[in-house]
This record gives sequence, C-alpha cells and structure tokens, in this order.
Amino acid sequence: MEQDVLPVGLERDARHLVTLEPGKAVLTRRNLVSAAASLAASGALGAAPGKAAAETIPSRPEWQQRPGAELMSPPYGAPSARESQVIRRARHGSPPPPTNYAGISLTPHQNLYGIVTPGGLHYERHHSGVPDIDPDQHRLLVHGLVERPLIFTMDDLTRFPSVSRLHFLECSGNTPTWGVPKPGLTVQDTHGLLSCSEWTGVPLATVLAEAGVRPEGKWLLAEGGDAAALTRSIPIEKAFDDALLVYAQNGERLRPEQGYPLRLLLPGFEGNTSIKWLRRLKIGTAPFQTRWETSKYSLVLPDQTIRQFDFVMDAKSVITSPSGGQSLKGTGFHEISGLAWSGRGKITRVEVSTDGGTSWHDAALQEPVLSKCLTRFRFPWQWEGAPARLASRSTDASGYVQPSRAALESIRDGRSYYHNNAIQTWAVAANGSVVNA
Ligand SMILES: Nc1nc2c(c(=O)[nH]1)N[C@H]1C(S)=C(S)[C@@H](COP(=O)(O)O)O[C@H]1N2
Ligand SMILES: [Mo]
Repeated sequence: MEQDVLPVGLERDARHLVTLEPGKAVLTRRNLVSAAASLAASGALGAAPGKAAAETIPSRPEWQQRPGAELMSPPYGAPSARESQVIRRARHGSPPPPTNYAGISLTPHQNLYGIVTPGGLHYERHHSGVPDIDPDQHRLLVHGLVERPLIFTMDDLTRFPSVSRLHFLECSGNTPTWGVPKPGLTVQDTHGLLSCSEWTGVPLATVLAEAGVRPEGKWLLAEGGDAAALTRSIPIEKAFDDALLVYAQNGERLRPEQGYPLRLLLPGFEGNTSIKWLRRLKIGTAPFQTRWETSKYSLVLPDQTIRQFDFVMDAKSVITSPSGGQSLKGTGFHEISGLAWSGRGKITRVEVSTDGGTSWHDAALQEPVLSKCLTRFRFPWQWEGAPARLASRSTDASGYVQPSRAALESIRDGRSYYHNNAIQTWAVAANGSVVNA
C-alpha cells in the first residue's frame, strides 16, 4: 500500500484500505455479522460475492482532489445524475397512446429498494391529465343525505386531527399478463401500476361526522376535480373504517400527479376508487352507477356475468430482483428479493420457489410488516448456473394464498384483465439472463 499518497483524512484510518487477494472475498467483521444473520442456515458465506481479482483501491480518485458541488445545488434535491435510467415510463410493447393526457406511467420496481416509492417514481393513472389546482381556491363539498351540507377549504381540512400511514396503491389494471407470456417484459411492465407511500391526511370519518350522515346514507359518491371528473361509489362502511382525505405524501404536500391538493385514499381498494383532486362527496342510499363502474372496473366471469364493485386488492407478490431484463453476474450467492401486499391486511408469509413452483421455501419478511402496505421479502439463493424458474407466493392475515395463473384463469373470463394477482414467474437461463415466463 502506498501510504505516502494517502489523502490526509484517511491516514489514520488506513485499516479500511485493503489490497484484495485473488480468490478471497472481502468481508469485514461487521458485514460478516449481518450477512450471517440472514445466511445462517445456508452456509453461503464462503461464496459471498466480492471482487476477487488482485487490485489496489485508488488512493485519491479525481472527485476527491477538490471540493464537490455547493450546498443547495439544486435547492430541492434530485437523485444522482448517474441514476438517470431509473424513471417512470410506458409499458414495453404497448402501442403509443393518441395523447399523453390519459394513460399510465409505471414505477421501476427493478431499481427500487425497501418499501417506500420515491414521490417522483409513483405510478400515474390519469384520465384527463393533471389539473393545475390553486389550493387557496380549492373546495371540498360534502352533501346529499347529511344533516349539514358543508364546504371546506384546504385550511379548514388541515386543521382537523391528522394521521400518517404507509399504504400501497395498486391499479386494478396492474399485471395485464393473461395468455402467452411475453419474454420482453420487465417487472416495471408487469407490476409497475403499484406504489407505496406514507400518506398524511384526515380520517374521512371525522369530516363525515361534522356533516352528520343520515341513517339511510349507505353509499358515497366521490368526484375528482380533473377534466374527467372521475366519480366512484364507495360503501359507507369503508368511509367510516380507514378512508383518508390525504393532503401529504412521504412528508411533503401531495405531488400534482397524485392529486394535489387533496385526494381520497381507500387503503387496500383498487386504485381507481382513490379519487384524486377530490372536490365532492355526496351521500346516497345506493351505488350511483357511474360510467366508471358500469363500462369499466368490473370483472367478466366465465359464465359471462359481470361482477361489479370488486373493491379489495387480494394478496399478491412479485420478485423484483432478479427480474425480467436483468442478468445474474456469475454463479454463487444471490439474494432474491421482492414485494408482497394484500388489501385485506398484513402479509403473514411469503414463499419462494426456484424450480417453477415444484418446491417452496419460506422467505424472510423485512420489518416493518404493516397492514395494506408493501412488505419487502428476502431469500438467500445459491445459483449453480443451471436454468431456474423463480416465483413467489404470498399469504395474508385472512389466510388467503396467492393463486397460480392457471387457478385464477379458471375462474375468470380471459377478456377481463382487472385484479390479476396470479403468481409471477421469471425464467433464469444458463447464461444468467432473466425473462418473463
Ligand atoms: N380524479 C381522478 N382520480 C383518479 C384517477 C383519475 O384519472 N382522475 N385515476 C384513478 C386510477 S384508475 C388510479 S389507479 C389511481 C392512480 O393514482 P396515482 O396516479 O396517484 O398513482 O387514481 C385514481 N383516481
Ligand atoms: Mo387504475
């Protein structure tokens, strides 16, 4: 080691500068302990990944030779410019939309970690673009079968007692992958209409109590303030259970794309019911049968009947790493990691298969495991270089187990792609490439 060219600040810390020897993976005591915690059973430490070639760490790289960028450049921080490939985008192979006002953009789960989706990568589903709403002029009207019809400003609403909770949001059109699997799809394509945030807002029950819902009030109409004025009917029980009038997301005010300045959030329900840019709530006795629930967002069953108001997103999971479009860099240890969630409560179990569902093994659930929230799971894997089929299967607190694609297709008509929570399989080839299977 060339001690004489070490930067001053590192001289006394020279124990961190190591020369790697061929065939010897570098494991400090600290990462040995944490790695051992997850790998205890597998005995995989000897094959942990690491740089095996003889190489000396450069003593003074170019970026250490002068001060870096100044403070507050920019004043609102952005991800590293070197991560510019981590972006929302349209689905591979979908025809380009006639306009970009109505459509979808997908969360890049193959590049994300943990359970929270960064605000700028939250998926989008708009039916008439993102309105530019002045929060000072925005109003929420509560009327219909209430004792006191009320109009709230944003200041009125934020004065109520608030709560912050982590919840996933999933479009019921996520995972439109019935039929023959397209090998080119990534997890962004198959599962990108799914994101998770910490949402802050006022319990809808609090605001409804101010207006006083009459006993005959059983359904609620929620209307958006965009040009599409998206409207959905919500059972009153959900409104009084865990529905939120949300004004903040991951600690800051809602992003415009997510409904600024106010959205409804119905935890665990299909994303379409979480009305963005919320401007009106009307209490009635029955569902309002809006066009959003008669022409769309209903399920076709094999006997050709239609099931309406199928609100809850059932237990689902997906391996995000390794996933379609990625490739394994060499044999040996790989951590299989992914996401599991259920609209009925907490995830209680995730199993992983590396042989296409012939055998299943319990994965570790990363804390925190929260209700109606993404749960990160991890599974240590030794890849010997043979073709493999990776899949995950989740179970939720209700005891429901995520179904296979064949099982789900048998109880649906192929034309209705909503609510596809089937098991996702990724095929690993001998050369390490991973594709949708
Ligand atoms: N007003 C309004 N609310 C809306 C929509 C919309 O187009 N307009 N899209 C719905 C659909 S289909 C989904 S899946 C979610 C998407 O929320 P996001 O864009 O914040 O991810 O919002 C729902 N709420
Ligand atoms: Mo949606």
